[in-house]
Amino acid sequence: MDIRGAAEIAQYASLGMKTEAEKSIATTPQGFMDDMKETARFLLITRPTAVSLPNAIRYILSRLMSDNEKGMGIEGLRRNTISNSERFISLSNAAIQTIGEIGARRIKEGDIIMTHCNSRCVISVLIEAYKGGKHFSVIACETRPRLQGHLTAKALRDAGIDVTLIVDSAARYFLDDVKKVVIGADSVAANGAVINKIGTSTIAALAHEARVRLMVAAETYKFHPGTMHGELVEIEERDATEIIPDMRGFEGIRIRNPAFDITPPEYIDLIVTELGIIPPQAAVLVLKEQYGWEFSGKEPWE
Ligand code: RI2
Repeated sequence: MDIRGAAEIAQYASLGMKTEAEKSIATTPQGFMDDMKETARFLLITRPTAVSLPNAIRYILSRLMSDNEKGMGIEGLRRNTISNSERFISLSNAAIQTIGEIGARRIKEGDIIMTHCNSRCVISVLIEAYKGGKHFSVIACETRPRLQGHLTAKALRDAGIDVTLIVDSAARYFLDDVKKVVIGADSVAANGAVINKIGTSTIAALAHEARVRLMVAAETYKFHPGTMHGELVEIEERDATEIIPDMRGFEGIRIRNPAFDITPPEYIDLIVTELGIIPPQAAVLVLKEQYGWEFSGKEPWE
């Protein structure tokens, strides 16, 4: 959890691949490929839910495999892997900036906006709107159990944005005044469902009932290719001590701590990506455009 946020996780995975490419002591192209695949498999098991992690690794490894098939020598493979890792990180940063600029157009003067957890994409949208001279305020849900809402509230305050911190269970109390809910994503499924921090789907259902619009801010590398052929997104379940740090007195009680939940597309009005704004139902088109109709599910690290 030192590295968290789906974009950050993907960027650090790229950095891990770059470091391995720099340090590999392999002497043959095949040895180098084996090193890179082993590093990929090691990075992949660190977090299961944010698809940005395998997507970043897929970006680097698929290019490496095609360079290798062309008969490139080991130093060429090393150089290209380093530059592809760096390119992924700069594309990721550029996407977050573009999403900020596109999403900011949807923020209106006087809006009250609710957000949940801590998303770089959401913060980018809000900061761009603020820099554009719009006056609005934000309600940040604290996001039990890890309280990432505190990070959001402090970042917005530091940027000069009017922000109020509330407990997650107060969301409905404030939704009557809220104009928009804006959230990030760890994964977007082919049917437009969004997987995000636990509690998001509760807020989304409440917003739907209160007729408040919900906007998702997510880069296209958070779209999950496996869901095109029915794969389910694994929901990470974390340690019970995040909820009850001292278990004394709780013996015999099962404690469950899922870190993410699934918001169905019916509760989502739009998804802001770096390519533009799409309705959730268009998620499959983004995936088909990125991975093609022939995407087989065979992964480059297998
Ligand atoms: P950015 C976070 O998960 C939150 O669920 C957040 O909404 C999402 O990643 C996207 O964040 P975690 O890694 O990529 O904190 O927009 O568990 O920063």
